[in-house]
Amino acid sequence: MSKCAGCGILLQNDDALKEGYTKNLDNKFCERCFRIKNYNEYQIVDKTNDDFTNVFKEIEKSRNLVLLLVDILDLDSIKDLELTNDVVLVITKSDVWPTGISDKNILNIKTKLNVVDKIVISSLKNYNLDELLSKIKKHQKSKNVYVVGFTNAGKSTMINKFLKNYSEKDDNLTVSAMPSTTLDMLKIPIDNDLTIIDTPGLIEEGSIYNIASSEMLKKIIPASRINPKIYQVKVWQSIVVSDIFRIDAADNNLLFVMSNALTYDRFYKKTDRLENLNKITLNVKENSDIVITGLGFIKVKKAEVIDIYIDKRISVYTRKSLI
Ligand SMILES: Nc1nc2c(ncn2[C@@H]2O[C@H](COP(=O)(O)OP(=O)(O)OP(=O)(O)O)[C@@H](O)[C@H]2O)c(=O)[nH]1
Ligand SMILES: [Mg+2]
Repeated sequence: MSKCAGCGILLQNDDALKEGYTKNLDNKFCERCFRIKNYNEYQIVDKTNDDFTNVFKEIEKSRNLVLLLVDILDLDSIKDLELTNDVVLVITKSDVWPTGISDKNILNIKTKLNVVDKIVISSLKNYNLDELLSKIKKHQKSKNVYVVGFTNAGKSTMINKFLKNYSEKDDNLTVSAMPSTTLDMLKIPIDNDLTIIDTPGLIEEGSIYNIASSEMLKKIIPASRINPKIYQVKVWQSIVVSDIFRIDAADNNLLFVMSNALTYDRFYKKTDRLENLNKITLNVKENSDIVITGLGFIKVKKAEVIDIYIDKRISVYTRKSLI
Protein backbone atom coordinates (compact mmCIF):
# COMPACT_ATOMS: atom_id res chain seq x y z
CA MET A 1 0.00 0.00 0.00
CA SER A 2 1.32 3.44 -0.80
CA LYS A 3 1.13 6.67 1.14
CA CYS A 4 -0.36 9.95 0.00
CA ALA A 5 2.54 12.17 -1.14
CA GLY A 6 0.86 15.22 0.44
CA CYS A 7 -0.02 14.19 4.00
CA GLY A 8 1.52 10.75 4.56
CA ILE A 9 -1.72 8.83 5.16
CA LEU A 10 -2.07 5.32 3.68
CA LEU A 11 -4.15 5.49 0.50
CA GLN A 12 -7.37 3.44 0.43
CA ASN A 13 -10.31 3.16 -1.99
CA ASP A 14 -12.85 1.48 0.30
CA ASP A 15 -14.46 4.26 2.31
CA ALA A 16 -14.91 7.77 0.93
CA LEU A 17 -15.60 9.11 4.42
CA LYS A 18 -12.33 7.87 5.92
CA GLU A 19 -8.85 9.41 5.80
CA GLY A 20 -6.70 8.42 2.83
CA TYR A 21 -9.55 7.87 0.39
CA THR A 22 -8.87 8.07 -3.33
CA LYS A 23 -10.91 6.68 -6.22
CA ASN A 24 -7.85 5.18 -7.84
CA LEU A 25 -4.98 3.71 -5.83
CA ASP A 26 -2.54 4.81 -8.55
CA ASN A 27 -3.19 8.44 -7.60
CA LYS A 28 -0.38 10.28 -5.87
CA PHE A 29 -2.62 12.20 -3.46
CA CYS A 30 -5.63 11.35 -1.31
CA GLU A 31 -8.92 13.10 -2.06
CA ARG A 32 -8.52 15.48 0.90
CA CYS A 33 -5.03 16.66 -0.24
CA PHE A 34 -6.30 16.98 -3.81
CA ARG A 35 -9.08 19.27 -2.58
CA ILE A 36 -6.81 21.39 -0.38
CA LYS A 37 -4.27 21.78 -3.18
CA ASN A 38 -6.69 22.50 -6.01
CA TYR A 39 -9.72 24.13 -4.44
CA ASN A 40 -8.39 25.33 -1.08
CA GLU A 41 -11.19 23.25 0.43
CA TYR A 42 -10.59 21.58 3.72
CA GLN A 43 -12.27 19.07 5.98
CA ILE A 44 -11.27 19.47 9.61
CA VAL A 45 -9.92 16.22 11.02
CA ASP A 46 -10.19 15.36 14.66
CA LYS A 47 -6.74 14.51 16.00
CA THR A 48 -5.41 14.02 19.49
CA ASN A 49 -1.88 13.69 20.79
CA ASP A 50 -2.43 9.93 21.25
CA ASP A 51 -1.84 9.73 17.51
CA PHE A 52 1.57 11.19 18.18
CA THR A 53 2.86 8.82 20.87
CA ASN A 54 4.18 6.29 18.36
CA VAL A 55 5.83 9.02 16.33
CA PHE A 56 7.80 10.21 19.37
CA LYS A 57 8.71 6.61 20.28
CA GLU A 58 10.11 5.98 16.82
CA ILE A 59 12.03 9.27 16.86
CA GLU A 60 13.63 8.58 20.26
CA LYS A 61 14.57 5.05 19.28
CA SER A 62 16.30 6.27 16.11
CA ARG A 63 18.42 8.84 18.04
CA ASN A 64 18.45 10.92 14.88
CA LEU A 65 18.64 14.69 14.83
CA VAL A 66 15.31 16.50 15.34
CA LEU A 67 14.39 19.91 13.97
CA LEU A 68 11.81 21.34 16.35
CA LEU A 69 9.81 24.01 14.55
CA VAL A 70 8.10 26.69 16.63
CA ASP A 71 5.79 29.40 15.36
CA ILE A 72 7.15 32.77 16.41
CA LEU A 73 3.75 33.71 17.89
CA ASP A 74 3.64 30.52 19.95
CA LEU A 75 7.07 30.36 21.55
CA ASP A 76 5.95 29.01 24.93
CA SER A 77 4.27 25.94 23.41
CA ILE A 78 7.49 23.91 23.59
CA LYS A 79 8.32 24.65 27.23
CA ASP A 80 7.32 21.23 28.56
CA LEU A 81 8.17 19.05 25.56
CA GLU A 82 10.48 16.14 26.35
CA LEU A 83 12.58 14.27 23.82
CA THR A 84 15.94 12.57 24.30
CA ASN A 85 17.31 13.35 20.81
CA ASP A 86 19.58 16.26 19.91
CA VAL A 87 17.39 19.14 18.81
CA VAL A 88 17.90 22.11 16.52
CA LEU A 89 15.37 24.74 17.53
CA VAL A 90 13.89 26.44 14.47
CA ILE A 91 11.72 29.51 15.05
CA THR A 92 9.53 29.95 11.98
CA LYS A 93 7.63 32.76 10.19
CA SER A 94 10.02 35.60 11.05
CA ASP A 95 8.40 37.54 8.19
CA VAL A 96 5.28 38.21 10.32
CA TRP A 97 7.10 39.40 13.41
CA PRO A 98 6.96 43.19 13.93
CA THR A 99 10.12 45.09 12.99
CA GLY A 100 12.58 46.14 15.64
CA ILE A 101 12.79 42.86 17.56
CA SER A 102 16.10 41.05 17.54
CA ASP A 103 16.45 37.35 16.71
CA LYS A 104 18.56 37.11 19.88
CA ASN A 105 15.62 38.03 22.07
CA ILE A 106 13.42 35.41 20.45
CA LEU A 107 16.04 32.67 20.62
CA ASN A 108 16.32 33.11 24.34
CA ILE A 109 13.46 30.68 25.09
CA LYS A 110 13.66 28.03 27.78
CA THR A 111 13.12 24.32 27.07
CA LYS A 112 13.82 20.96 28.71
CA LEU A 113 15.39 19.71 25.48
CA ASN A 114 18.90 18.96 24.44
CA VAL A 115 19.18 21.97 22.13
CA VAL A 116 22.41 21.79 20.10
CA ASP A 117 21.66 24.81 17.89
CA LYS A 118 19.04 27.50 17.26
CA ILE A 119 17.93 29.54 14.27
CA VAL A 120 15.17 31.93 13.17
CA ILE A 121 13.81 31.32 9.64
CA SER A 122 11.13 32.37 7.21
CA SER A 123 10.23 29.76 4.60
CA LEU A 124 8.06 32.32 2.84
CA LYS A 125 10.95 34.76 2.40
CA ASN A 126 13.68 32.12 2.12
CA TYR A 127 15.36 33.68 5.14
CA ASN A 128 18.17 31.65 6.78
CA LEU A 129 17.36 28.38 4.98
CA ASP A 130 20.95 27.98 3.69
CA GLU A 131 22.16 28.53 7.26
CA LEU A 132 19.68 25.95 8.54
CA LEU A 133 20.91 23.43 5.96
CA SER A 134 24.50 23.89 7.16
CA LYS A 135 23.40 23.42 10.78
CA ILE A 136 21.64 20.19 9.78
CA LYS A 137 24.76 18.95 7.99
CA LYS A 138 26.85 19.82 11.05
CA HIS A 139 24.64 18.02 13.59
CA GLN A 140 22.96 15.13 11.71
CA LYS A 141 23.62 11.64 13.11
CA SER A 142 22.60 9.79 9.96
CA LYS A 143 20.87 10.51 6.69
CA ASN A 144 17.48 10.79 8.42
CA VAL A 145 16.42 14.02 10.15
CA TYR A 146 12.97 14.42 11.74
CA VAL A 147 10.91 17.59 11.65
CA VAL A 148 8.50 17.94 14.57
CA GLY A 149 6.42 20.69 16.13
CA PHE A 150 2.93 21.85 16.97
CA THR A 151 0.37 21.90 14.20
CA ASN A 152 0.70 24.88 11.83
CA ALA A 153 4.29 25.63 12.88
CA GLY A 154 5.23 25.54 9.19
CA LYS A 155 6.90 22.10 9.01
CA SER A 156 5.62 21.00 5.61
CA THR A 157 6.10 24.47 4.10
CA MET A 158 9.77 24.43 5.17
CA ILE A 159 10.36 20.93 3.74
CA ASN A 160 8.73 22.01 0.45
CA LYS A 161 11.18 24.93 0.35
CA PHE A 162 14.08 22.52 0.95
CA LEU A 163 12.87 20.42 -1.99
CA LYS A 164 12.66 23.51 -4.19
CA ASN A 165 16.03 24.91 -3.14
CA TYR A 166 18.19 21.84 -2.70
CA SER A 167 16.73 18.97 -4.78
CA GLU A 168 15.56 18.24 -8.29
CA LYS A 169 12.14 17.10 -7.09
CA ASP A 170 8.71 18.73 -6.86
CA ASP A 171 7.47 20.31 -3.66
CA ASN A 172 4.55 17.99 -3.01
CA LEU A 173 3.67 18.27 0.64
CA THR A 174 0.22 19.60 1.42
CA VAL A 175 0.19 22.78 3.49
CA SER A 176 -2.78 24.74 4.82
CA ALA A 177 -3.84 27.21 7.46
CA MET A 178 -5.98 24.50 9.09
CA PRO A 179 -4.57 22.44 11.94
CA SER A 180 -3.59 18.77 11.38
CA THR A 181 -2.83 19.00 7.68
CA THR A 182 -0.09 16.34 7.77
CA LEU A 183 -1.58 13.04 8.97
CA ASP A 184 1.34 10.61 9.12
CA MET A 185 5.11 10.44 8.82
CA LEU A 186 6.49 10.92 5.33
CA LYS A 187 10.10 10.49 4.16
CA ILE A 188 11.31 13.21 1.83
CA PRO A 189 14.71 12.59 0.21
CA ILE A 190 16.53 15.90 -0.36
CA ASP A 191 19.91 14.60 -1.54
CA ASN A 192 22.10 11.50 -1.19
CA ASP A 193 23.03 12.42 2.37
CA LEU A 194 19.80 13.91 3.67
CA THR A 195 16.26 12.60 4.03
CA ILE A 196 13.83 14.79 5.97
CA ILE A 197 10.91 13.12 7.71
CA ASP A 198 7.74 15.21 8.00
CA THR A 199 5.47 14.40 10.95
CA PRO A 200 1.90 15.29 11.95
CA GLY A 201 1.73 18.36 14.19
CA LEU A 202 1.21 18.15 17.92
CA ILE A 203 -2.04 19.56 19.22
CA GLU A 204 -1.57 22.41 21.69
CA GLU A 205 -4.03 22.31 24.53
CA GLY A 206 -5.71 25.65 25.08
CA SER A 207 -4.93 26.96 21.60
CA ILE A 208 -7.52 28.94 19.68
CA TYR A 209 -6.64 26.71 16.67
CA ASN A 210 -8.57 23.84 18.25
CA ILE A 211 -11.86 25.72 18.25
CA ALA A 212 -11.58 28.20 15.35
CA SER A 213 -13.68 27.82 12.20
CA SER A 214 -11.92 27.99 8.85
CA GLU A 215 -13.15 31.60 8.43
CA MET A 216 -11.70 32.51 11.81
CA LEU A 217 -8.40 30.77 11.06
CA LYS A 218 -7.94 32.88 7.95
CA LYS A 219 -8.26 35.97 10.13
CA ILE A 220 -6.08 34.95 13.06
CA ILE A 221 -3.10 33.52 11.13
CA PRO A 222 -1.03 36.56 10.14
CA ALA A 223 -0.71 36.87 6.37
CA SER A 224 1.80 39.71 6.48
CA ARG A 225 4.12 41.53 8.86
CA ILE A 226 2.24 42.47 12.01
CA ASN A 227 1.71 46.18 12.64
CA PRO A 228 1.03 46.20 16.37
CA LYS A 229 -2.02 48.21 17.47
CA ILE A 230 -1.32 50.65 20.30
CA TYR A 231 -3.94 51.88 22.77
CA GLN A 232 -3.20 54.51 25.42
CA VAL A 233 -5.64 53.83 28.23
CA LYS A 234 -6.15 56.74 30.65
CA VAL A 235 -9.65 56.03 31.98
CA TRP A 236 -11.40 52.70 32.45
CA GLN A 237 -12.29 51.11 29.11
CA SER A 238 -12.99 47.87 27.26
CA ILE A 239 -11.46 46.78 23.98
CA VAL A 240 -13.17 43.94 22.08
CA VAL A 241 -11.01 42.16 19.51
CA SER A 242 -12.91 40.55 16.59
CA ASP A 243 -15.50 39.24 19.06
CA ILE A 244 -12.87 36.73 20.23
CA PHE A 245 -11.99 38.40 23.51
CA ARG A 246 -12.48 41.55 25.53
CA ILE A 247 -9.85 43.27 27.67
CA ASP A 248 -10.74 45.79 30.43
CA ALA A 249 -8.03 48.16 31.71
CA ALA A 250 -7.98 51.56 33.43
CA ASP A 251 -4.52 53.07 33.21
CA ASN A 252 -2.09 51.57 30.76
CA ASN A 253 -0.32 51.36 27.45
CA LEU A 254 -1.47 48.28 25.52
CA LEU A 255 0.33 46.94 22.44
CA PHE A 256 -1.57 44.21 20.55
CA VAL A 257 0.78 41.89 18.60
CA MET A 258 -1.71 39.88 16.53
CA SER A 259 -2.81 39.39 12.92
CA ASN A 260 -3.55 42.65 11.07
CA ALA A 261 -6.90 41.19 9.95
CA LEU A 262 -8.39 41.45 13.45
CA THR A 263 -10.74 44.34 14.27
CA TYR A 264 -10.86 46.44 17.44
CA ASP A 265 -13.95 47.99 19.12
CA ARG A 266 -13.27 50.41 21.96
CA PHE A 267 -15.79 51.27 24.70
CA TYR A 268 -15.37 54.00 27.30
CA LYS A 269 -18.42 52.93 29.34
CA LYS A 270 -19.42 49.67 30.93
CA THR A 271 -20.28 47.28 28.10
CA ASP A 272 -21.77 43.80 28.25
CA ARG A 273 -20.03 42.62 25.08
CA LEU A 274 -18.78 39.02 25.50
CA GLU A 275 -19.98 39.11 29.11
CA ASN A 276 -21.17 35.49 28.82
CA LEU A 277 -17.60 34.26 28.20
CA ASN A 278 -15.17 33.11 30.85
CA LYS A 279 -13.76 36.03 32.89
CA ILE A 280 -10.06 35.86 33.77
CA THR A 281 -8.63 38.38 36.21
CA LEU A 282 -4.88 38.86 35.84
CA ASN A 283 -2.58 40.65 38.22
CA VAL A 284 -0.18 41.88 35.56
CA LYS A 285 3.34 43.08 36.39
CA GLU A 286 4.91 45.98 34.50
CA ASN A 287 6.34 45.20 31.05
CA SER A 288 4.56 41.85 30.71
CA ASP A 289 2.82 40.13 27.84
CA ILE A 290 -0.66 38.70 28.17
CA VAL A 291 -0.52 35.68 25.86
CA ILE A 292 -3.71 34.44 24.19
CA THR A 293 -2.63 30.98 23.06
CA GLY A 294 -2.50 30.66 19.27
CA LEU A 295 -3.57 34.26 18.69
CA GLY A 296 -0.61 36.38 19.83
CA PHE A 297 -0.09 38.67 22.81
CA ILE A 298 -0.72 42.07 24.35
CA LYS A 299 2.25 43.90 25.83
CA VAL A 300 1.20 45.69 29.01
CA LYS A 301 3.39 48.57 30.16
CA LYS A 302 2.20 49.30 33.72
CA ALA A 303 1.37 46.93 36.56
CA GLU A 304 -2.43 46.67 36.79
CA VAL A 305 -5.26 44.25 37.47
CA ILE A 306 -6.73 43.45 34.05
CA ASP A 307 -9.84 41.46 33.12
CA ILE A 308 -10.09 39.31 30.00
CA TYR A 309 -13.34 37.73 28.73
CA ILE A 310 -12.68 34.76 26.45
CA ASP A 311 -13.86 31.24 25.55
CA LYS A 312 -12.94 28.96 28.46
CA ARG A 313 -11.14 26.51 26.15
CA ILE A 314 -8.48 29.10 25.27
CA SER A 315 -5.59 29.49 27.70
CA VAL A 316 -4.41 32.92 28.72
CA TYR A 317 -1.27 33.62 30.77
CA THR A 318 1.32 36.31 31.41
CA ARG A 319 5.09 36.33 30.86
CA LYS A 320 7.94 38.85 30.93
CA SER A 321 7.54 40.85 27.74
CA LEU A 322 9.40 39.68 24.65
CA ILE A 323 9.50 43.26 23.37
N1 LIG B 1 3.99 34.07 6.98
C1 LIG B 1 4.45 32.82 6.91
N2 LIG B 1 3.57 31.80 6.90
C2 LIG B 1 4.06 30.55 6.84
C3 LIG B 1 5.46 30.26 6.80
N3 LIG B 1 5.61 28.92 6.79
C4 LIG B 1 4.35 28.39 6.82
N4 LIG B 1 3.42 29.36 6.85
C5 LIG B 1 1.95 29.19 6.90
O1 LIG B 1 1.58 28.48 8.06
C6 LIG B 1 0.46 27.62 7.81
C7 LIG B 1 0.78 26.19 8.22
O2 LIG B 1 1.80 25.68 7.38
P1 LIG B 1 2.10 24.11 7.26
O3 LIG B 1 3.39 23.98 6.52
O4 LIG B 1 0.91 23.39 6.72
O5 LIG B 1 2.31 23.75 8.80
P2 LIG B 1 2.61 22.32 9.45
O6 LIG B 1 3.53 22.57 10.60
O7 LIG B 1 3.08 21.37 8.42
O8 LIG B 1 1.15 21.93 9.98
P3 LIG B 1 0.54 20.44 10.32
O9 LIG B 1 0.78 19.57 9.14
O10 LIG B 1 -0.90 20.73 10.55
O11 LIG B 1 1.24 19.98 11.55
C8 LIG B 1 0.16 27.77 6.32
O12 LIG B 1 -0.89 28.70 6.17
C9 LIG B 1 1.46 28.32 5.76
O13 LIG B 1 1.27 29.10 4.58
C10 LIG B 1 6.37 31.38 6.77
O14 LIG B 1 7.60 31.27 6.72
N5 LIG B 1 5.79 32.62 6.85
MG1 LIG C 1 2.31 19.57 7.80
